[in-house]
Amino acid sequence: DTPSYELKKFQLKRILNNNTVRKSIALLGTFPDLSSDNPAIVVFEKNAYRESDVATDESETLDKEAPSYFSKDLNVATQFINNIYGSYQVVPRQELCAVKSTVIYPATEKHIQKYSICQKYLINETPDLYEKLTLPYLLSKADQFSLEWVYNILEHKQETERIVFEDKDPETGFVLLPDLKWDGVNVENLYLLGIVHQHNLKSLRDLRGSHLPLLRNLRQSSKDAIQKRYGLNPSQLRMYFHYQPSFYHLHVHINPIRNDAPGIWCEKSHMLDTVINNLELMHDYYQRATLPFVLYEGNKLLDLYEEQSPIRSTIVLSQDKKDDTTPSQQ
Ligand code: M7G
Repeated sequence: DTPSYELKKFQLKRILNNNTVRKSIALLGTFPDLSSDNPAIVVFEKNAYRESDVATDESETLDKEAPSYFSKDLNVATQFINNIYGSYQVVPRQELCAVKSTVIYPATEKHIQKYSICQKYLINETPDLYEKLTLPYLLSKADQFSLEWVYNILEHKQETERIVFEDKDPETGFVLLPDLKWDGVNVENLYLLGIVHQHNLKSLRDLRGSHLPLLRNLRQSSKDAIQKRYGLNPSQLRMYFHYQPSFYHLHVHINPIRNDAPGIWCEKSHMLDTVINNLELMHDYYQRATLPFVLYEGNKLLDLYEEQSPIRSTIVLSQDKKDDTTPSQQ
């Protein structure tokens, strides 16, 4: 597939987010060459170090073919040397400077929101609030991300050659493949997605005891496939669901526990093992549980929850009360 745009011709309008820890930057702009001025999002992320890239092979050092930092191509600029301490800016050979890039084009308002820094609030979603507010909101297609990419994967229309494992059973089957966030190269930061074949499961909330065979299969078959393909010990993998997810077709996130993968925040993640255990103990656990989740400024659902009880204004109100007795500072 060739995209309609040329990445080189991207024109920046605004920086949405610049994460200095992750070394990633999210940009909003356009491709002026195209007739429409639809917004585009470009995300650049510096790749993690591959252990093989720092290898030094004594017999062939300095001119072997495989790219290594320690080769004659390493450009070294000294910043300072102080006693036993040296500080340098080094530019390794070209192949080692690749930057992982993700483009979303055309991007919707919701994508722009998702990639922007903004205020976040934690909501406690009771089953009643789920039925009354969340469910109608997530069923309103206009406010949701399209699931087209998920169906393309399940129907073998896109990313087919990337599939690591597939179980085609319509009830208990799933597709295992690399997540968009993974560079696909570095096993140290492996990130796979297990997408279930069943179409009627939106999220964790829909899970019942009857889905245990699906969840157990997802857990075991993924572990087996990952061990076979990547040589990773099943006890070193974390498998979890996001609540709320961005995409309402049930999928599990899988990455190695020693790596701080993007999106492992505790307020959003539910370990597959815990989910299975909860359902074993209580078949309707997720129909009865209050589930916390995070809402972003700009999301309509935040306004709907705010109508039920104050969210944005709670801190300000208690501050106002205190200020009643003291003269204003401003
Ligand atoms: P989520 O929990 O619904 O949302 O996970 P999150 O993005 O807030 O975590 C969806 C997962 O699907 C994310 O980890 C995405 O990186 C991944 N993903 C999204 N898209 C659009 C694609 C895609 O087109 N292909 C693949 N392979 N993964 C994707």
